[in-house]
Amino acid sequence: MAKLIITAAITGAIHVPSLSPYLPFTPDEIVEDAVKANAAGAAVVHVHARDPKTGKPSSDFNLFREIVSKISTRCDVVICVTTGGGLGMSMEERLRPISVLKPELASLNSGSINFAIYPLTAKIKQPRFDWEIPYLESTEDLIFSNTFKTLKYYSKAMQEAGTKPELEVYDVGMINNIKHLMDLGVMRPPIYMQFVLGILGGIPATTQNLIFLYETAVRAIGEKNFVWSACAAGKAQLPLMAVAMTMGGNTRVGLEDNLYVGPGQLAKSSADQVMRVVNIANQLSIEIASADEARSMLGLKGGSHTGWGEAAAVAR
Ligand code: KMH
Ligand code: ZN
Repeated sequence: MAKLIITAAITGAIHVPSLSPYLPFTPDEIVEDAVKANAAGAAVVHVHARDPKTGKPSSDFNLFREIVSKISTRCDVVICVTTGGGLGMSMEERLRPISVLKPELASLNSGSINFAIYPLTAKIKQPRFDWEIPYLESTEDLIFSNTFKTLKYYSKAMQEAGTKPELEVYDVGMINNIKHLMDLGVMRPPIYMQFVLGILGGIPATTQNLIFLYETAVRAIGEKNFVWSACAAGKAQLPLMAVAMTMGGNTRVGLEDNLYVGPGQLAKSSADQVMRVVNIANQLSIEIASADEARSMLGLKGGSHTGWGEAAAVAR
């Protein structure tokens, strides 16, 4: 059995600070949690940037640069930079960090959905920051837009930057979008897909749906032409990761997807969830991939070829 790549999605753009005091949002907090997640067993960290004063998702290029370069001076983890950005950001804003930073890996969202996180407002009694409730509420009427034109544009920009796309699949039809782009030669095998289950507006997080996504991908794209991972929003996170690794897939956890580590127990950092996944993998005799093993499994260019990598390697 292939080794297991664990990704930790450190902060994301879904949860707001009022939902957990442990959600990292300053660059230093994000860096600290990324380093901890790597030490716990994550070969990849997926990063977003947030305004250090308010925790609001940000497209500020300087914040991204600070986060990735500080992580890389402390450890050799693979860094996957978001192009999902924050809800409501423009196509250009979301893509900006890629062309200059040239990361090894970046998310590429493979279709449009009504990315609905407004039910989270019910969990907030007293918001910590003014932006939180309007941000969440706006998603009742928000299309997270990823049209074919956008996908082609992002794919080209990533190719030019030597960045491997991690294709986020929120629903089964998006596999068909990817197949269409492969047929056009816009995306080349082997591709890397992240099945994202449990977002309202996308496919629910059930075992049957994970199997459905995987089998659809095998039929549409061919088993040899893709590597896959899965993540699940909310309390389905850990049970579904156990299913994914049993199926031979890779797993993503982290506070972007779920703020808890057990029933009613907030995770103090993404590393808490990584440790749970490592424990399950140990019980199943599944070995954990190191960052370098993940690089070779995913065909990545190596950390020193990123826009910030050489300087970071010297500092490390
Ligand atoms: N910002 C969310 C709408 C990604 O990182 O590419 C989706 C997201 C995915 O976070
Ligand atoms: Zn993300």
